[in-house]
Amino acid sequence: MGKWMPETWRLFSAAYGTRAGDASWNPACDLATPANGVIDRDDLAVLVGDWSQSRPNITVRRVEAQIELSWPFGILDEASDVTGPWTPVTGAAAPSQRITPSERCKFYRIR
Ligand SMILES: [Ca+2]
Repeated sequence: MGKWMPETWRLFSAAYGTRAGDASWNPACDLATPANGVIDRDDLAVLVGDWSQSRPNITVRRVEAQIELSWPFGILDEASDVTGPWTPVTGAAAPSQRITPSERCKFYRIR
């Protein structure tokens, strides 16, 4: 449960509403403090809070004349200025996208 990836959400949704001893029980999902042996909306609130604080990293590498951006999930935005305006990169989808540089400077973000 340490990384807030799509797998985390799948595990959490499978465990939601269970109690310790149930077939789908997963103690790693009992997130609210103190742990109470039930996966409920208090645990969901902790998961959502942690997830909203997390930011996926973008990995950048050069592939011949192109730049390859890699990220685990989310929508890739681009802008010519760090203050925006930001627009989605057409056709881009996780986990990677190759970009042919066309400007002196370009900014990317994941949302
Ligand atoms: Ca709980």
